[in-house]
Amino acid sequence: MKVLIIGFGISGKSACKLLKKLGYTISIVEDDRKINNSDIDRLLCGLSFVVVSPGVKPDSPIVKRAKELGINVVGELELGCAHLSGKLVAVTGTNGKTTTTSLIGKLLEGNNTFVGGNIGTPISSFADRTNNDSITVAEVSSFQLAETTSFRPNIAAFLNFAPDHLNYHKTTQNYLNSKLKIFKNQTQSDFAVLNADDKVVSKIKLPTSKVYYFSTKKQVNGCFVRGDGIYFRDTTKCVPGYLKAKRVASVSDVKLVGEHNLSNAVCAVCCAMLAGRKPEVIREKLSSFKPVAHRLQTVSTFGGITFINDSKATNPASAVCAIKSMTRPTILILGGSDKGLKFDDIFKIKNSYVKFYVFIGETKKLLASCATKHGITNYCCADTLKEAIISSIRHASSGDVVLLSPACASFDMFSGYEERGKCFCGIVRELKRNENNFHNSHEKT
Ligand code: UMA
Repeated sequence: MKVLIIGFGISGKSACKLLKKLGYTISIVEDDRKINNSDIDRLLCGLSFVVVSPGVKPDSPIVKRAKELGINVVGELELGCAHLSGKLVAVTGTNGKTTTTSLIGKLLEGNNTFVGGNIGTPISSFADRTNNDSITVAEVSSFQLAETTSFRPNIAAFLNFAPDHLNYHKTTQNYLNSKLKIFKNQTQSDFAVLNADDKVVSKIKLPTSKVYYFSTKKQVNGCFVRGDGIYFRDTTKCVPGYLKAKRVASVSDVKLVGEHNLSNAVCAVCCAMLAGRKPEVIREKLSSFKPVAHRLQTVSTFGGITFINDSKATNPASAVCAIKSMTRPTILILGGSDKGLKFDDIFKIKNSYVKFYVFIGETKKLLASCATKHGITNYCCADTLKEAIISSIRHASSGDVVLLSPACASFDMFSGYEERGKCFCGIVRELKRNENNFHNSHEKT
């Protein structure tokens, strides 16, 4: 049986390994953008099915042709999950997926817990190691959900929704439809966990799933914040003993910065309660959970300036959350590759701590004209990330923050947000070393 894999990054490679173990013959198209249309029918000849990597666009000619020919096209997520055993908890949303997935992974930690998906470890890389006692916590992106047909998480959480990935989905509605596929195959025994505070997510109607909510503002059926506590209530009695709300943890147990992260944490607690974790375990794990890399990660402080890496902010809504969580004057580095998104919300934030903006990358001119439109003139442009950091330091005083929260993808200058974040951390640490050398050499003379 022959399978064609399209895209040969980490998803394609993991799918290939799994399928080889299962005895399939594999052919590979490393990059669908580089094949001639005249070769497509030959490449699709005699296939059992096609596996497509998440980054391959839905309007890819070879994917469209495969569907026209009636060949089954499956995403890597679909393939991986079809070979998973045990329970599956899946998390989607525009922002906060990685933090929430990692936190749920921590709350459900055990010998048989796996964490993967868009977070960086494809499900097909470990699916064959799971068994009936396993719990898999998966971050699922709209790209991955787009090519699913039977994907069915036992617990599916939808964190929030804001425009993103227009270069891939073309319309915001397509993007939302893709995300909603997380619930598509759920049955009456599965849980859907929705954000009651998000104006799009709170309105989702799911006739089949058991719907629970999370909120930092309202007392919902599910998990919510009241005073200094995080409470859980279950009027449908799936988790016995919570007909009346009971305190599960304290807000102070959440060590993550910002209101958006409290919301992520409340979602994670809700999923853990639905998965049967005891409150005392949740409390202990919650309080020892640290922010994941590249999300509001404090890199270093020198010259009185604190450097924060939020490279994972790859859309304006995510950058807005980062800006709102600042409590000190901030120099903000923005910009990267263009996804067709609007930046107005960033410059419209009331009482923002941002005192100066540095724009980089493909979108720097768009950002500059958007800032000007909103009457903002305290900005400059830079050609490289290093130049941007040096400009930021020039505009910063002791006690300020330099924040990289780009609001854009990174592919104009880097291989991904991780490389961009590592580069930011590397430059900051190098500048700090040079500063120390400078002081040391002065002390010696
Ligand atoms: N390729 C094509 N056509 C394209 C784009 C890419 O043929 O239009 C080929 C490339 O030549 C390369 C391969 O596809 O050979 C790369 O595959 P990929 O882009 O699907 O990336 P992977 O390395 O498989 O990583 C993917 C996710 N990448 C994307 O969705 C773009 C990773 O999410 C994820 O961690 C990984 O699978 C494991 O599940 C990254 C991401 O940026 C972090 N995700 C987006 C986001 O979070 O905003 C959705």
